[in-house]
Amino acid sequence: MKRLLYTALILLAFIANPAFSHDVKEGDIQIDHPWMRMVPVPGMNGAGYMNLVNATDKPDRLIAVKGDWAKKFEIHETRDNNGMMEMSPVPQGVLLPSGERVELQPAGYHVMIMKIERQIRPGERMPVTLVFENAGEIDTFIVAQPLSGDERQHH
Ligand SMILES: [Cu+2]
Repeated sequence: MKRLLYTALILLAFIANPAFSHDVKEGDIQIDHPWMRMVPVPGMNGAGYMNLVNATDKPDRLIAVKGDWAKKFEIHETRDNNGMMEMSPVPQGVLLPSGERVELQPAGYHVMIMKIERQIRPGERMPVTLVFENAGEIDTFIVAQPLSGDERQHH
């Protein structure tokens, strides 16, 4: 009986440890449809988008993004400044109010992917780690979406 209790306590410690959050508590912050526009050439910058749902009972914050296939990942915001779309880093991260869904989307918040270091194939799942203030680190994939014909022409 004592041994059983001991095992239960160890399990509890695992669940409470933020380092294991991406394994155990993934349902608490839901990451929906992470994608990026295809970047055809290594060395270019990309932008990642996704929907985040905070299903926990307290506010959280996306504070960083990590990955090993670009020089740097930053959280950016695009804003309309008198008709000029400008983007800037948001060092404080993206606030995720409890029970709410926050969208990272074109012309809004995005993950700025600086200097992609290798060739990416259309449809490829690019591994990233999202770092949350409370939930800790959650591993996910950003899916590289093929360019539409229109976008190819305009660039
Ligand atoms: Cu940006």
